[in-house]
Amino acid sequence: MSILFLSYDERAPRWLPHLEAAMPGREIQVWPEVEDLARVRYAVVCQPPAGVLKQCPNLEAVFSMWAGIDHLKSDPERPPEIPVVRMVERGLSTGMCEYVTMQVLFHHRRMLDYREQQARAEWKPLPLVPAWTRTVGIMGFGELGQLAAEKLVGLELQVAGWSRSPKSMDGVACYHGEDGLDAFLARSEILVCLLPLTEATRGVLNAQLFAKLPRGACLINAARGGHLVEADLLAALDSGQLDSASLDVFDPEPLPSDHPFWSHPRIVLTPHVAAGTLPETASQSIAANIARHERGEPFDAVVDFSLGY
Ligand code: NDP
Ligand code: OXD
Repeated sequence: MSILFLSYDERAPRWLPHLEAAMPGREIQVWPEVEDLARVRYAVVCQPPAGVLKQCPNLEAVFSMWAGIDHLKSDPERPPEIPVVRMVERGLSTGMCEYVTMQVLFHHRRMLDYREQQARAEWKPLPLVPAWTRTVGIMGFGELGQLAAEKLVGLELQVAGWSRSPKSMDGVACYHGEDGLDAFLARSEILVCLLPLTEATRGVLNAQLFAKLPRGACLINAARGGHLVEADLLAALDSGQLDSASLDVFDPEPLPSDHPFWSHPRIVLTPHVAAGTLPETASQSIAANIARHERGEPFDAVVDFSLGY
């Protein structure tokens, strides 16, 4: 029984040596040069082409190469009864922790203001705000949100998390659900979005939400472009309700070259690089999950399609 690697060609050479090392002896078929789809038991996919998965009669699980599963929409014929496993792996987690920590500190230490002052050759120290008085809110307090929170707590920032279901973590104020949202927002001077993109979260970063943040708050969106209502962000920056934003994700990607975000003085922009799945550590994570399944244990990180993540 084999593994199907189902993505566009350029990814395969980066992944194959690591999948082979993590699962020695297991056959790996690389789409489109597949020998026999009936031998496929597991598929490792990114933006899978439409109609291939449904031709695998012995498929037991689909492993998403990404944490987000919105890319699976490329295959509307994906067999709905086959479990999908989200990507949870060390490379992705450490990358996101780095990005969130870097952007939070960037705004906490007012680097955008210093960059503007530098452009004017202006020497002007701004007041220092102690970390333990700076409030950071993480929307989406799951795998990545919780790991990022640990790093921020280590820097003595005042961290809160917001999730769908109740959570608890030492040193973090945890809020959940619609009922917990307003109180969470009211104490978030720096708001980090790490939500999955679902029907419930699309467009969540909008004027109504921005109005509930402390005036002059900063937004960091490392989740998906579909979370953000772009016109509302521009209006909130213009009015001063938001001070600045760091954006890593857009809808569509790449961001069109004439988009106003590119030249906005209060926006820091990166091209969806906050974190990336590392084939080496991701292959180990997939191998461990397959081993768990073959011992008769449930897969880790299975997507609940009734929730959309
Ligand atoms: P998880 O599934 O582990 O965590 C998602 C969190 O969001 C959970 O805490 C969940 O609540 C919460 N959540 C979901 N829906 C709602 C809702 N309606 N209201 C309140 N909270 C909600 O995902 P990950 O942490 O692994 O990844 C998060 C997202 O980050 C990915 O979906 C992806 O889009 C993005 N990402 C971006 C990358 C980049 O490079 N920019 C890289 C990797 C990921 P609960 O805990 O109760 O389930
Ligand atoms: C992911 C991403 O979802 O890289 O893994 O955006």
